Amino acid sequence: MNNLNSIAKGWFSEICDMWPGIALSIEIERVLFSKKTRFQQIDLFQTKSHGKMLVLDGIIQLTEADEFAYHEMMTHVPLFAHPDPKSVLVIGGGDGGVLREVGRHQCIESIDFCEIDDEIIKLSKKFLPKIACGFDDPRISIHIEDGSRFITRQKNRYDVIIVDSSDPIGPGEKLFEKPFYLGLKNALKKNGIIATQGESFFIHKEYVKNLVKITKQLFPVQAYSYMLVPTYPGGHLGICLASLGPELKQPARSMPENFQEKLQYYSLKIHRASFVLPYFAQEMIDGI
Ligand code: SPM
Repeated sequence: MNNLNSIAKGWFSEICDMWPGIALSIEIERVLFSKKTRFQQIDLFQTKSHGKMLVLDGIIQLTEADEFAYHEMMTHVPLFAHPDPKSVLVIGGGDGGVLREVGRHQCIESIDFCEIDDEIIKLSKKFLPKIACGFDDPRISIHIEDGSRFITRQKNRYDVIIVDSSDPIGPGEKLFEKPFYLGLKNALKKNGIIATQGESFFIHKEYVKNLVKITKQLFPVQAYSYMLVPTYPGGHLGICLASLGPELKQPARSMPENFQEKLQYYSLKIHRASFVLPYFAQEMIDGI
């Protein structure tokens, strides 16, 4: 675990330089898994109120209680904004949550999945089966590699790319930089869409501004959406979206039959609503 983070009297506190002065604390029952890999410290806890909780380098990545909000929005906003997605790339998200959601789209023919740390995949298959339930989908090809390197070899291949990264400290750092975004753009087919983890407009203004600046410079269409996630700092997380053509704020297709009932957070209505930002956040983004 990250030195700054602590477990005291049965509580895990998420303390990080990226959000100084605040910490989310969750009461834990026991440690299920703890390992330092080549890339990061992985911890999995059984919490009292939120099911299992995955923590990387001391930062909460997901809890079983609210992971659906993040995974559904990161996935279905870009996939429903595309009129006919057939080829998808997912970078990061070794827990499999985004893959589970991508797999719900029967129109998709191939899914490339690139994760830097295969220990997260192994752990998730063992301890988080409801999240890591999509790995056996025959449409998936798994690549264990740094996403910032993998992307440099991909040209004109994908309709949608989803980047489910951790924060821009540690192994995720390069995934917030302009060369990576240029790689994403080059990897897209005509009319392609990207969606990346967009941080918080309340507590990470400089990171958000930087992502918006990069995507506005590189792509003809750019937009910022967000979802509510109680166990991320600030209780929400943004999605930075960009496309080579399609409008992003409106779904481009209707929902297949029986699709909605499998979801808990995403709907076509929340798709549109998620782009309506608080006034200060919209002003900040428009000013870039
Ligand atoms: N598949 C789950 C991986 C989660 N990826 C995003 C994690 C972000 C954690 N920190 C949020 C900090 C708030 N800006």
